[in-house]
Amino acid sequence: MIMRFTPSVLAKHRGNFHFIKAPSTSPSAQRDPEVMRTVSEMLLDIERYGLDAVKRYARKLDRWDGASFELTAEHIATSGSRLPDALRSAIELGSQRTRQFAAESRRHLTDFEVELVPGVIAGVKYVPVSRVGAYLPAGRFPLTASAFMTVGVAKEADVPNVIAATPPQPDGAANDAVLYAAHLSGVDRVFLLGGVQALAAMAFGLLDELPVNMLVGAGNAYVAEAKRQLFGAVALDLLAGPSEVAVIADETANPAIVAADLLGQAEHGPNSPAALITTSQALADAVAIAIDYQLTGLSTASICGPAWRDYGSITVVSSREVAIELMDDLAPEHLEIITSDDDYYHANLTNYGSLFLGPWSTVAYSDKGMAGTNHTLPTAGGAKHSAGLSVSRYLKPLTYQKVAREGTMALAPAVQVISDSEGMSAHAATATMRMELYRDSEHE
Ligand code: HSO
Ligand code: ZN
Repeated sequence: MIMRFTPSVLAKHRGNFHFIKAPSTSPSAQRDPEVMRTVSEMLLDIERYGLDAVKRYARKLDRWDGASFELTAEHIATSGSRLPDALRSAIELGSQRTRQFAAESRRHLTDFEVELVPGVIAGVKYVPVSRVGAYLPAGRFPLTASAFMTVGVAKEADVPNVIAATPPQPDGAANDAVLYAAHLSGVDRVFLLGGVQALAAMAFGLLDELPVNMLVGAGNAYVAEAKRQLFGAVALDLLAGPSEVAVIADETANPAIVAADLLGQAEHGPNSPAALITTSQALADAVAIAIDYQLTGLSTASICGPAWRDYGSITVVSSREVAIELMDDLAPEHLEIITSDDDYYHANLTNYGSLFLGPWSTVAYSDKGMAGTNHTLPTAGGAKHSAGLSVSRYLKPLTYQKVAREGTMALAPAVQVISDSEGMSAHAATATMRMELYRDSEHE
């Protein structure tokens, strides 16, 4: 699935918008059946043959040839010393910022209880998931900050056990920047293992003593499909598709900045969508020109160019209200607002993974962990129903109730009536027996 406008929403606003550059026509809404089949065969194979199957896939797909998948604590702890100083410091900063924001978010989730009627108390207690498996990609783009977002945030939620899997690079070793980010984020164990086999091994408990309860982290289409098929056995953060960006800008925006930010995420892959919605025809034209110009100077133009050509869009709208309705329909993963009216948009928009307000807030600040917020966000319209990863995803808001003797008559009679109407006599008895006990004790 790819971020796109819903035809009926466009129809509703006909006459109030026009495309300067239209998005590519109807990309497939279906998952790739070939990917689905391959992943399901691998999962069945690994479930059946365990670690032997995992090793077989690791040798074949990742050219792994080690004795154990696990990296030593020493190798992980010394990863920082193998990095250039500036990179090491930047990773330290990102890890610290992300954990700081997660810790603050955690403080805002407080256990509570309420006395609904005298003698009837209901409450919530936040308890962390106990075992998390984080997938840390290290393909063409290693996404160093992924570990902050998955491992670091889990640790701020007090998840006791966080293991991570990361694929070997072409030289056979793990990516040291990824390892250092995981180390600073508090990872407990790291395994040199990639793709579907890594997710299956964590979910089936083939690496650690026990299976993980939750799988998190980004990856390619196979990784996302493996997570989808393992869902139920484990919880997930979310199913991420190609990264996407959208901008709402008006005539006050700098076209070069808007163009740079659209191309900034188009770099993720040739199917990464980027959308501009603007109330200004002049800005729309200037951004279109700036994008073509900037593409000539980018080392990743071979990715950004096709992404923009096939999935880029510029839409001119007649009002702020139409901008908001169209943007809420796209529900982009990242949304930048660069207007003279940013507060209005902030107050009224409802569908986005993460919002970047004003010309100084750019997506990459969050992507690399510097803005504190999580970069694991819903794509392909998922922001209509879900938010991104945060400490709350790792915490189960467990409910409890404590009914005292004097609360009995506030609950039991109605429970009896409903249970009787359903024909559930055993349920009814649990209430009626208590009513009798209550009445007996009244007479003592
Ligand atoms: N934009 C990606 C995260 C990322 N980009 C990390 C670069 N580095 C998903 O939000
Ligand atoms: Zn990005």
